[in-house]
Order: sequence, then C-alpha cells, then structure tokens
Amino acid sequence: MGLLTGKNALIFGLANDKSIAWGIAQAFAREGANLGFSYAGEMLTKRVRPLAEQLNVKFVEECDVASDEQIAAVAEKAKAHFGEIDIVVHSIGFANKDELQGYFYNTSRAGFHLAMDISVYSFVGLARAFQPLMRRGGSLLTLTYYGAVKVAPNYNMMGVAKAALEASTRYLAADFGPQGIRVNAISAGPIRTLAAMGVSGFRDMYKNYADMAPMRENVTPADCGNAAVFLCSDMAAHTTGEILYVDSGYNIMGVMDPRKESNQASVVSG
Ligand code: NAD
Ligand code: 0WE
Repeated sequence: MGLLTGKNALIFGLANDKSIAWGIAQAFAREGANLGFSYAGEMLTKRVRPLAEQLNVKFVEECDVASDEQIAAVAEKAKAHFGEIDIVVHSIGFANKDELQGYFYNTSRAGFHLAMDISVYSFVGLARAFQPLMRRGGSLLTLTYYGAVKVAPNYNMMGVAKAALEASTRYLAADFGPQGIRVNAISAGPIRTLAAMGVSGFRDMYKNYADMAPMRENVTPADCGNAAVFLCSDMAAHTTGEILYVDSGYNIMGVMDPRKESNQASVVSG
C-alpha cells in the first residue's frame, strides 16, 4: 500500500516533463494516489496529454487561474469525476519578464497586480473553490522560493509575490485547520524548468547555488515530489501552515563556506 492510496489528488501547473508538478505527479502515482491534472493554455495540450497517459490519468482539464469562472468550472468537473478531493497542488507562478530584471522599484502597477493575481490569489481562489469538495485529512500544497524571505537579484516582483504566498499559506492553514484540512508550502531550490530557463543569469545562479549549499547539490523535481508525498500524506497529519525547505540546506547558510570540499574526512581532521 502506498502513502497516498485512496486519496484523490488534483495537480495544477503541469507544463512539461521538466515541471516540478511532473515530479510531484510521478511521486503521487507511485504512492497510489488517484490523479487529475489541470493546465493552462491549449498550447500545452500536446505536452500534458501524453504525460497524463503515461500515468494513466483520466481527468485532464484546462484552467487559466486568472479566471474565477474557469476555477469554478474545473471544481465542478472534479466533483463530477472524483466526488471528493483529498489533495490540491498549486504549482503555478507568473510575472511579466519586465518585472524579473533590473530594479524592483521599477515594477509597474499592472505588473505587480498580474504577478500577485496569478502567483498568489490563484492559491486562495483554488482553496475557496475546492474547500466544499475536500475531506478531513486532506491538504493543499503550493510551491515557493527563498526569494520570498531574502533578496534574490532579479527575482524582484516574484519575491514579493512569494512572500504573500507564504503568508497566505499560514492564513489558509488557520482557516481550514478546524475542518481537518492542512495547508503547506515547499520552498524549492532553483530547478531548470520552463519558468526558470526564461530567466537571464539563471545558469550562473544555479551553479553558485550548488557551491554554497551544505549538500553541494542542486535539487530536482523528484525531490519536491517526495517532500510533497510526505506533506500530503497522513505522515504529516499535524503539520500545517509550514514552509518546508527542499534546498540542500542553502537557506541555513549565513556566510559562504570557503573550503572547496568540506567532506567528512576534512571536517574530522580539521
Ligand atoms: P513550470 O513552467 O513547469 O510551471 C509553471 C506553471 O505555471 C506552468 O505549468 C504554467 O502553465 C502555469 N501557469 C502560469 N500562468 C498560469 C495561469 N494563468 N493559469 C494556470 N496556470 C498557469 O515551472 P516550475 O518551475 O515547475 O514552477 C512551478 C512552481 O514552482 C512555481 O510556483 C514556481 O514559482 C515554483 N518554484 C520554482 C523553482 C524553480 O527554480 N524552477 C524554485 C522554487 C519554486
Ligand atoms: O519562481 C520561479 C520562476 C518564476 C517566473 C519565471 C518566469 C520566466 C518567464 C515567473 N514568471 C516568469 N515569466 C516569464 O515570462 N523560480 C523560483 C525560478 C526563478 O526565476 C527567477 C529566479 C529563479 C530562481 C527569476 C530571477 C532570478 C532568479
């Protein structure tokens, strides 16, 4: 028996086989969850359908989370297909490219609103729409990044949006706790996905990250998948409102360790 056997899980934000959502989908399938996918834009149909087939997922619905109507429609269809829902994963973020370079103070009002709408409100909107369908023991999960807490050059508007997303995770956890529904976030290290590859300077920061992180390794969508299994399973029955770092320990470092290879042997010999 898997850790998610008997649970119905909906995953939002699958774009392709590099997506964090795909790492989560594969881990959930392995643990016996009954899956449904939602994606944005017809363009993605040709990528998402084959992935759904790989995991034998029958529920595949388009939903632009900028639209309350589309969120309501996908919740309606999910109710018809699954009856009840145990898990909703929100793996969506978006800002205009203009808002992800140069100075944060140059952020436009429209760019600020767009990033907050797609990257933050959508999680609240999904929580609202799915709350009536959710069973006790269920959970909501979102994806965040350390740029919410500390300044990451160029992340700019997305950092501010992620800070609001992390706060939203706590407020939703407080709202839904009495119904036995948990709300958590995974704060992932940089991963080469579609959303990340469109970012100038990502390559360098990806490499620097591995050099600075205690474990000297980058993280993968599969790592996020395994952490998501834990957070959405009964193993995390009393964990809610939490931001779980899946980052090779990067966030604990205050100052970079100048030792090139501080492996166990050199630590012991001093
Ligand atoms: P991705 O491009 O594979 O996924 C982003 C998804 O957001 C896509 O599926 C896209 O279709 C969806 N999306 C954008 N606008 C939408 C809309 N209006 N309606 C519905 N869906 C919409 O990239 P990813 O890196 O897997 O991103 C998933 C999540 O992980 C995001 O929240 C991102 O901020 C977060 N994250 C990414 C990294 C990283 O380095 N890649 C690190 C930490 C957190
Ligand atoms: O959350 C993210 C990705 C956010 C993102 C990326 C894009 C690129 C293409 C949101 N919207 C867009 N819009 C686009 O048009 N990450 C954590 C990955 C990421 O993005 C960065 C990073 C890192 C890390 C942007 C600048 C600096 C670092």
